[in-house]
Amino acid sequence: MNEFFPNIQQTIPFEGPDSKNPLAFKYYNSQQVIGQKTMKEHLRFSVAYWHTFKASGMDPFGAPTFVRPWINAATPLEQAEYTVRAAFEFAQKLGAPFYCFHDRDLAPEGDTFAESCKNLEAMVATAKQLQEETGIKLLWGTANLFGHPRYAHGAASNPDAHVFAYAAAQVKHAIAATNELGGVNYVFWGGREGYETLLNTDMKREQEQMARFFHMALEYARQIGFDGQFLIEPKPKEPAKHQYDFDAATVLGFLRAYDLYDTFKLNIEANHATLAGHTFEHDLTVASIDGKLGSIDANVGDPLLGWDTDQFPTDPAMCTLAMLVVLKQGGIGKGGFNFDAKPRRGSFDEIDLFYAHISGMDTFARGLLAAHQIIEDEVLDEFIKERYASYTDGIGKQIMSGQETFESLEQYLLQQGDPAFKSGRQEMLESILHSYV
Ligand code: XUL
Ligand code: CO
Repeated sequence: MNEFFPNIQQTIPFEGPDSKNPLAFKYYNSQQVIGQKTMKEHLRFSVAYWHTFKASGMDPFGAPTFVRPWINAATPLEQAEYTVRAAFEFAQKLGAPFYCFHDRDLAPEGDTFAESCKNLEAMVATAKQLQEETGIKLLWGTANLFGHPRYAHGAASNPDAHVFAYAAAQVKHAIAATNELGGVNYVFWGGREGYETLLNTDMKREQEQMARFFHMALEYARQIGFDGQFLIEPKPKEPAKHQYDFDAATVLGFLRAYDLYDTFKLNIEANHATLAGHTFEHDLTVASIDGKLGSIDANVGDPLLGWDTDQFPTDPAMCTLAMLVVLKQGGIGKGGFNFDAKPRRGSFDEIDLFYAHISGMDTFARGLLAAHQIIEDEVLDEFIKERYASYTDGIGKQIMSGQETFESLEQYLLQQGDPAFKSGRQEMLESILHSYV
């Protein structure tokens, strides 16, 4: 395969931290064993079809800047054929084991629903063949329920049941396509499931509609024997002012309320966490302590901008904190690290796609290496263990086992006097963290 990236001759090599070659990995050494697994097995990197192969660089102020060779085609289907070939050539040369898509990334929307389904089926057949030829696998599939004007007021949360029906039929085919391609997961990102004003919105009803939709999706998946993991990807705003899947905590509450808790996990995206006013590691932790961290959309926002800039991660400290959460839960499981990220509008050459992914993969590899060593050395665990030691025996243990009351604790306080003040040592711990990064 050497059609769309002729200047990249072979697989991107690992050359180590001293290399100055921007087309080589400095830290991501796919076969290097860290703990029990190779880096490749730990990180399960994935390329996002919509950004890497479909993004045009268009913004509200100007025209497309990414003029890719694979968009130069006579018909939309021919363009889709070129694009899928470009996608597999790219992933193979990069050494990424997975990719992810929306149905409408892979195949163009037709004039009718039936035609859209036919397009998707044809492209799934081509993708399946390319998967077999290259060994590259589908990390997850999803449906685009936000691009077309019919979804202006939502998909499952739409006030018009006819639109709900359209979305259901579309997702039926997207799940079938994911199943046909052996997809390991299926993702729901809320898209336009949210609202702009309560003046025209019945919030409770819209959430009930979404829950019904998820139950129907699960039912269909079971019926066709799809055994992939179902994931919801939280995001607080954009496109809608209020999105129902605000953050990890909100989604977990929703899943509990609507009897979906046992069947869904979360796909946590860094830039979505920060838009919600959290750090990436905060939302990862909220999901992980419930056993619900299923996969990761690896990107980062810009601290000076308040929207979803979807940039490639370049901060090894952020990635170390993320990898600490992942390693402590025993790995990302069936999920992976999907680069839901795009180069800036001015980085319009095809080679920029390689630079961007190499940099992102190296940054997460650094995070993995540092987090593994921090855990091995038990530096943070020891400190945290000691910080809560008063709960492991004595009065703390009695409190937590239900043996104390407000009255008995008042007696305890009167006997013991006031507690001593203890420093949280934040700056010392930050300095330890950075000594590993
Ligand atoms: C949007 C976003 C989506 C999902 C898939 O912000 O992150 O691309 O990852 O629908
Ligand atoms: Co995403």
